[in-house]
Amino acid sequence: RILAAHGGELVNLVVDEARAQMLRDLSRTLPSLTLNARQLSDLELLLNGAFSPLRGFMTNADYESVLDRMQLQNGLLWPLPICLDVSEAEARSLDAGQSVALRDVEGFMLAVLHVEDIWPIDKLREAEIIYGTTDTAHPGVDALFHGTGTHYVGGTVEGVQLPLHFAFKRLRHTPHEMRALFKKLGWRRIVGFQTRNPVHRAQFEMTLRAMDRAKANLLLHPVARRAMPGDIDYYTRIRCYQAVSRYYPPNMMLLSLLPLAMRLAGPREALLHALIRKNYGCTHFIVGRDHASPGVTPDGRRFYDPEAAVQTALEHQEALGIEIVPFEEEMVYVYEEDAYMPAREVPPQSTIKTMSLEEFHRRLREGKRVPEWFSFPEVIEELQRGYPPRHKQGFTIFCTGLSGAGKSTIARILYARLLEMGGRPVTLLDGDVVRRNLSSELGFSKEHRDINVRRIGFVASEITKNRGIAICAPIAPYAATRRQIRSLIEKYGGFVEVYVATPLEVCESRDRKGLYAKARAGLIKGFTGIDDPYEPPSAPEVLIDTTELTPDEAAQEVLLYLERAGYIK
Ligand code: PPS
Repeated sequence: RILAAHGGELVNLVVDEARAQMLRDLSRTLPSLTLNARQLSDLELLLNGAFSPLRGFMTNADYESVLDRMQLQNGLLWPLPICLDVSEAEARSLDAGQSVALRDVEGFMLAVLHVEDIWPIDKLREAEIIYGTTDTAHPGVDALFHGTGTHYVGGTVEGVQLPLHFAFKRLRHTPHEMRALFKKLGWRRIVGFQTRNPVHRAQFEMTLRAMDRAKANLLLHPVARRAMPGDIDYYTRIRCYQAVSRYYPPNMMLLSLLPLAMRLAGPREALLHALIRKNYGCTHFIVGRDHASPGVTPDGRRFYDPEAAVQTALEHQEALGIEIVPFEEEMVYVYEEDAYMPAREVPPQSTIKTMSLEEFHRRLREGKRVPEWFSFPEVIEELQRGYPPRHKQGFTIFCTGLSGAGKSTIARILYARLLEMGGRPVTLLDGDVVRRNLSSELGFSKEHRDINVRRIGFVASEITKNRGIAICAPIAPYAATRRQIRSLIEKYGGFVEVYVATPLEVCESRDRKGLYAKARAGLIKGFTGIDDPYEPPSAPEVLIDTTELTPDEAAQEVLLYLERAGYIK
């Protein structure tokens, strides 16, 4: 007996080939919307039936009903909006009754949306109700406020083609395929486990206990996307799951990837996770402590009571139509037993060991030892390969300051010294070199400077990602642009801002290229420091005033910082 899908019928919105061809022909005359990664994930789960019974992006009536009552209009439990957001301009160009081609970034048509309604998003209200907060420290709220358009477009969807995936293809299943697989294996009781983190020993033992309690096989069903900044990238994570798979008893677990864009909406999202697993054919679903929550902010705040998700899931068990396996207690390592157990089962006087994921990630980053009781050797090794300690990570040295401040000289010395040390490839992206090779068509307007500096940032981020060292030395006069580059690069490695703070008078008195004289004479317009602004960095990693220092001493300051911060050994 395999469980019915939510609402009765397992939906498949991908049409047959004849209809697909018709839609492709039709699409030549249709307007298009290009979906971002989050929207593509939602579309995929709509098309493949994981969001059954939904047959498209929610209309306003369903959206309001989900917000107010946590139900679709037909009374079925549904916890979160599944909506397609568009920009103001796109909203203005669309009308109810019209059809729109939904495309991926490469322009490939995946589906046609038959628009039923368009309405402006009340973001404050949605944040309050769905996330219980309007604080943008919550990544879901941040995505709503800063990464979501101004309007929603509702309507049914006809799928032409599921979004393409090129990695881990063998680990991807639609709900139809998953159910067929369960049937083939003769599995009738299946407990689903949702996760966005690697499975370490605590989670492994928890899933084993859940299997035992539910008398069920396990569907290890991790999210195949990064849910929030700071999460382990998913390629690394999936190699970890593959390693852990071998520790389960033979033929009792399946690993499959779920392309879900998590909202991290805590209890409400736990309900959605359960519904999705029901649609995939699970009979049971594990809800744990602080399920689907962003956890604790760096300043120690939580958005959800850690037990709320379990309570909410249990309260709605009947309407969910899947059995919840609650796991509110923490699994701890008991030294004497060399085993994990729920905290309340621990014999008195035992030595307990726990380590938070944050602490584990910190040790990983710093290249410190990770105790073997925490995880499996293969998992630790995989994570260490993906997250090397700082002295093996890539980083960018970003020198900024006025023309003639000494950026290029310092950059050249650093380049030579780092090459001399060896170990990592080093690239020098000096202002002049960049303007000759990457930005030869650009001038010095605000717009052009921003394009120039962003190009440098992009190249530096690629170098950093591939564990090299990028040394940049543009003026980069605008703080906002530098901030953008920092956040881009910090995803992959270190960003070391070096403010070469030589005062204007000194730069001007040196006037090595004679440009200040020309600027003063009005022969060059918009010269930084003369008639164009320079916004000094407020918290650079290194501040250097070359008035008092030789270039060698200045470079030494940077090298000392790199040493202190662990980037070089
Ligand atoms: S920016 O603002 O970051 O895009 O500038 P950058 O690419 O570093 O280029 C700065 C060099 O171009 C020369 N130059 C000017 N600088 C500032 N303002 C104006 N209007 C200008 N016109 C030409 C100048 O020589 C800068 O070189 P550096 O190496 O900084 O002295």
